[in-house]
Amino acid sequence: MMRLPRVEDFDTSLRGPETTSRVGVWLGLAFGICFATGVWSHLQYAGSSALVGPNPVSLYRVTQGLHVITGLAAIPLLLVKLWSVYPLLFQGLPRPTRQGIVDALERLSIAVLVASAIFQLLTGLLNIVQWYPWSFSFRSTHYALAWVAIGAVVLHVAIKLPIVRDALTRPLAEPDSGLSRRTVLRATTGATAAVAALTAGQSVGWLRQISVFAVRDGSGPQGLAINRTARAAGVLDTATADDFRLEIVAGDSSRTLSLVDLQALPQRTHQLPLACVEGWSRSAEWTGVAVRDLLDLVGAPADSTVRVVSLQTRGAFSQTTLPASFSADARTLLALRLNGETLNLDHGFPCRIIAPNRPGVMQTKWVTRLEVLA
Ligand SMILES: Nc1nc2c(c(=O)[nH]1)N[C@H]1C(S)=C(S)[C@@H](COP(=O)(O)O)O[C@H]1N2
Ligand SMILES: [Mo]
Repeated sequence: MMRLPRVEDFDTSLRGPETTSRVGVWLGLAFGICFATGVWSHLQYAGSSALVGPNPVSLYRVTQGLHVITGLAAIPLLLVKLWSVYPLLFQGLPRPTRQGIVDALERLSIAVLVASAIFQLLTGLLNIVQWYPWSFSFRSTHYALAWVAIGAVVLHVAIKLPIVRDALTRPLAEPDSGLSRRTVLRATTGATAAVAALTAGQSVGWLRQISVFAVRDGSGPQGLAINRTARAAGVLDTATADDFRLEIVAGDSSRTLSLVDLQALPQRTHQLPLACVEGWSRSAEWTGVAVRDLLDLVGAPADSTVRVVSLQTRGAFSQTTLPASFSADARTLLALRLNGETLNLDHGFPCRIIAPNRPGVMQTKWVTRLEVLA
């Protein structure tokens, strides 16, 4: 007769609190870093916070690189942790006693934890590969569920703390023969380190050669990856048209500049990173006109909040807002050149925004209008 397995049916020589606690510590660390850097990314996207400014130049590059590395590293850790505890699923239903109710509540909190953790890792992973098999907003859902997940993690740690403390101080209790818990832990560490190292190459230059997990290794025309091409953005004709103009508007005052006009303005060159939310980043040399110099042309103060409008008409990021602290920074450019060459069409020709410490998606390409908002 077939029957459901019971907890006692599973081999516990490799599992147990000794294994689970050790993997759990690493997983908790990865989740913690992933959560903190994720909340930070959310703040940077909102842009309005007093905390968010153009300095340090590479802050978003580091925080978002860490977010994606720790998120991916959490996948093998979570898999091993689930493997180590899944026999408990066959524990049988809690009894209708006081203790039974507490047990049921705890199991419910674990269900929330597991579901939200899997949801976060899966949606994050799919966002990196830019596959959206859903209709909800990735950003707001991923953000909301992050609080659910971290809340469940904190609760889980609090409940399990006595068991964890006990298990970590106990030796691993190895079997005499066969696979050992130490082997399981070593394999887990190895897999996690490998995922982290193979991903880090997206952001860390010297790791780029081994970066097989990187969705984009950062290479592309002019030494920089491309996220959306001019063709995909539907700007092939408008971006290359002879009558391309940049409009700068501040209240009643406005200026219209051709590409030749822009080239005739004082040019500045800065080394600034492009750091995508997907985790890849790369530093490059950008040359162009400082946004504050353009604001000066229409009599607007350097610390103006500026709406940046792209030739691209569709998509959430065809218009972005440059907060005052970014406009005021002399390194914030309307770039015309990249690594010593005229900007490639896919990199935003004729001109694009490049500002220090700004999420990549806000480094608007194919800019045609700057509008002073305040
Ligand atoms: N107009 C416009 N600008 C854009 C985008 C876009 O889709 N449309 N993609 C952004 C994203 S997500 C990133 S990471 C950077 C990539 O710049 P690159 O293609 O020059 O590397 O451009 C940003 N600027
Ligand atoms: Mo991006």
